[in-house]
Amino acid sequence: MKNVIVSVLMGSDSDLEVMKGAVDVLNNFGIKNEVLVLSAHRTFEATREYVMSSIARGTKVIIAGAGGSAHLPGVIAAMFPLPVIGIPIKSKSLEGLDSLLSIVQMPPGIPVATVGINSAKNAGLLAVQILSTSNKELEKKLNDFRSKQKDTVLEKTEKLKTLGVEKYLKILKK
Ligand code: RP5
Repeated sequence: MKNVIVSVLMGSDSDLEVMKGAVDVLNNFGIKNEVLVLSAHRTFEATREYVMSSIARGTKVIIAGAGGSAHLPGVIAAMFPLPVIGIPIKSKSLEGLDSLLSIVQMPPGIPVATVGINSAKNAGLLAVQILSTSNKELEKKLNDFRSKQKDTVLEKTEKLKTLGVEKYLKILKK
């Protein structure tokens, strides 16, 4: 696919359900993206080839999710000079703390912008924010998104005031 602006990579298809959160954000903002399963360990050559081709094709941001010994975002950042956003995937044995520390503790000189465990939505939004720095239309969409988000929260507080805690919780649980 040509003109991919953001690539979304993950170490395994078992990460896909979480990673969909980032893809949904990119699609909602109309950002051309490509989604692939590529591992730093199991397919290291294909990962390298893909990143090299992304540089040649002008991809602006790579979002990478991985769990456990989560080296994928860091390995990508070693090759890709533009922003890499890392998503630590919640692992079975250590609840994703292993993933988080593997991704966030990069050596000085090769950063990975790391979001919270399973925080794919924030990774997508961070990519939108990065792209917005040079795209007024996208910046406007981002402001609209934030404005809607604010309204939703304020509506909730009004509803809570009207209904009270007990009734509000009952409705929430339905
Ligand atoms: C990592 O190992 C993947 O990112 C995934 O989160 C984890 C487990 O992979 P599978 O065994 O489910 O393929 O490389």
